[in-house]
Amino acid sequence: MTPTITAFERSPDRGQGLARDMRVRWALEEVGQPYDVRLLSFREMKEPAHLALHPFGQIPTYEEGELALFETGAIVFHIAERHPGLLPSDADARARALTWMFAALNTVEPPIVELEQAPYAEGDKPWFEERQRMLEDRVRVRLDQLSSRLGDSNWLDNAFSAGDLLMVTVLRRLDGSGIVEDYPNLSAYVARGEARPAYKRAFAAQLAVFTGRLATG
Ligand code: GTB
Repeated sequence: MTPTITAFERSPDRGQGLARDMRVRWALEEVGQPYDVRLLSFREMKEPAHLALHPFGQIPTYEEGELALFETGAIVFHIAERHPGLLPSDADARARALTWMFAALNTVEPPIVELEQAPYAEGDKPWFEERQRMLEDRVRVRLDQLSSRLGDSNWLDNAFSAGDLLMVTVLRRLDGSGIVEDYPNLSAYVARGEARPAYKRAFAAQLAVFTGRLATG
């Protein structure tokens, strides 16, 4: 059964892979699962039909027959459990990959999102600049730690997994800040993720929502 995901009709980033449907698209592409996309306006996301799927009125959602899911971590985990390619078969390695999925979403993503959103939420406050420096320091603490752990490995725990998929999308949210560039191994790690054919297909599909053209080749 072909799953259907939801995505922004008009993403503020104009389809640069930053909205969270990118993670789900990438996971589906990695496992070779075709999918349909239902595009939603901001108004439609808050209407009862969508709230029945997503209690917080957000994208993405994932529908597959009777099953309806929200939260990208849960969706990517579901895809990874149902198809080979995103989680190792060895039980311990699988548990470690799951640990990296949680680390990406619970430990690394929150300070990054806070830093990214502060200018919109608090940019007019007199203490904004001072707080922004503090938020950036918090992000750098996490990246220092992540960079140390990654070292010169290609991926976080041997083979590429759903943990790397989520971590790369989380780090990509710092695009334009110049922060990841201060960590050459993390920069290379993100570039390795972006170079994967499945990533490129997912990115092209998300961008095509804006350009109206799906690049081929
Ligand atoms: N924890 C949830 C998950 O992981 O699924 C978070 C889902 C979420 O934040 N969805 C956002 C949303 O629907 C879109 S991804 N926001 C609308 C709302 O809450 O009303 C966040 C996002 C949006 C846009 C950009 N961008 O354009 O750069 C980047 C990230």
